[in-house]
Amino acid sequence: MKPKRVITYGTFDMFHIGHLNLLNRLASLGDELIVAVSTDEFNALKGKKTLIPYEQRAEIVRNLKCVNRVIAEESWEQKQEDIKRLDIDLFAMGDDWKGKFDFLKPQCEVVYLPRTEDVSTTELKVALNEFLQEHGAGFGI
Ligand code: C2G
Repeated sequence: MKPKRVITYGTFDMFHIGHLNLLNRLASLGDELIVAVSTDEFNALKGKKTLIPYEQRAEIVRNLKCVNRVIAEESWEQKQEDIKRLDIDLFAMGDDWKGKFDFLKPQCEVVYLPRTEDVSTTELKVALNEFLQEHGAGFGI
């Protein structure tokens, strides 16, 4: 029986419980979980400024118990190729992406899972800055 292979894509900057909840849920949907981590160059394309460089973001994700393999996400277009090349059965994302990747349905199952409420990299940055301002090291942004 071929192992059921799951893939997801993301930046995973300032890794937090929302990321972990998603990856643990995805791991429970199959036998192997592959995570494509956005490179710094691709994030620039996404208009996303990351705090943590790609190598460190990838290394953190690679070390999670629930993750079998990490690949680089370098373009919007690579998903179809990845699904073929890696023989993927299930593509899944948090539901802020709901519908955006339905074009992959002819190739594999497509699932959008509920996001974890009240945590995001942006909220963490705001909270951290408020903390630093309170404790005298804020950057006044
Ligand atoms: N996520 C979540 N709950 C949160 C925050 C994030 O479930 N509180 C999920 C997102 O829905 C996404 C994954 O965690 O599926 C990674 O989130 P990001 O790192 O913000 O990824 P993003 O920038 O959306 O990149 O080609 C797809 C893109 O690379 C996705």
